[in-house]
Amino acid sequence: MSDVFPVNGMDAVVFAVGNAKQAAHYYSTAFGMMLVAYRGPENGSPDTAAYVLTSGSATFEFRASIRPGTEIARHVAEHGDGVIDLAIQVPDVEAAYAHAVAHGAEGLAEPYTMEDEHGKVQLAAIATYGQTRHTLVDRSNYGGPYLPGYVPVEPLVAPPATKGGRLFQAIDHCVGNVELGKMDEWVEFYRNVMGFTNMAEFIGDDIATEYSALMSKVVADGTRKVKFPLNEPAVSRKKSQIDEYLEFYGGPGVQHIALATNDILTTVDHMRAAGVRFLDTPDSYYEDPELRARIGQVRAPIEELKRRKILVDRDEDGYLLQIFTQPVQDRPTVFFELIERHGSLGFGKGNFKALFEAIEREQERRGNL
Ligand code: TYF
Ligand code: FE
Repeated sequence: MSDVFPVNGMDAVVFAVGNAKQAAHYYSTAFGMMLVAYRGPENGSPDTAAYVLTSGSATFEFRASIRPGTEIARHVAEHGDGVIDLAIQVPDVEAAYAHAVAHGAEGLAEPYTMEDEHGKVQLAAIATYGQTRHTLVDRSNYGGPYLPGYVPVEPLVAPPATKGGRLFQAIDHCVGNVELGKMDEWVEFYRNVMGFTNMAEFIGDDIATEYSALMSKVVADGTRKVKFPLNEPAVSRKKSQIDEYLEFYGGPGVQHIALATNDILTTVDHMRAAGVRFLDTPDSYYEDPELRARIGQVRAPIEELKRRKILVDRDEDGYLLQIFTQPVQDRPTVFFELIERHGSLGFGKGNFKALFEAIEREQERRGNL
């Protein structure tokens, strides 16, 4: 089967924030990321400041408005800090864009080229859920730190004292929250526009009504380098965590970004020490004999996981370790997941109950349940 929409992986995740200078500091100190590039009024961007940070293959760009009335200012006023772009690397931007718009995507930017002394980058952009976009990027002919127009800058702080000098090495998956009844439409969108297929993992009616108050399906490209779970609220007794997000974000948008680490224990320790708060997991989770039997032997003693509130799940392919941060801004919207995979291609299905109960305790604390 020929791939109708080949992708090479995630490119940058672009955030619109109120204060990009402080975001660059937070993601440097707390997430161990390296500041690599900058664009602002000093170098040709009179209205916005942008800081680009990397950790392995993961790239985050933080953009802020330095004047009122800009698109970034409007986005932040409406949604708070949030993700405006899940950029995707493609081998052929023209072909990808043509395929996307021919199959129902709204074009936001026709293919164009950016160029400087480091080479050229091909780009185009299409709309996805809410105010979010997918920029399609081919940077195979570019040697600069990020994109033409950005200047290289020195890291803000020394790298974390870990093996690779970082806390995570890649983006594992990016999750979107959409409105009630819209999940299947967005699954269809990714199927038609990008040729993505459904992965086995999903939260259907049965689980939704019992305890999760959400439904979820995962779409991915054929190589599973780009994985996009999609959530919609489920009708239930309590207010869905997805409704809480939609209310505070002001519509659909990116809910969480999962970061792949090969040493989740060290990563959690570093981030906690730097002030990042994680969801709590009750001790009973680790003492549940059913869970202990199901997960079997994992690479760290259960006591070490329990101490850090790290969750474990196992399926036919292997196991994974995962943990979720609290929302990283004042609105109860965007959060992060850390995930360490050992064979499992799943998303922690066995943890959904414990995870959603933890999220509901937070919702209750916020008065939004
Ligand atoms: O990405 C996932 O599917 C898992 C589980 O609101 C999950 O991380 C699903 C929905 C949600 C929080 C986590
Ligand atoms: Fe996830």
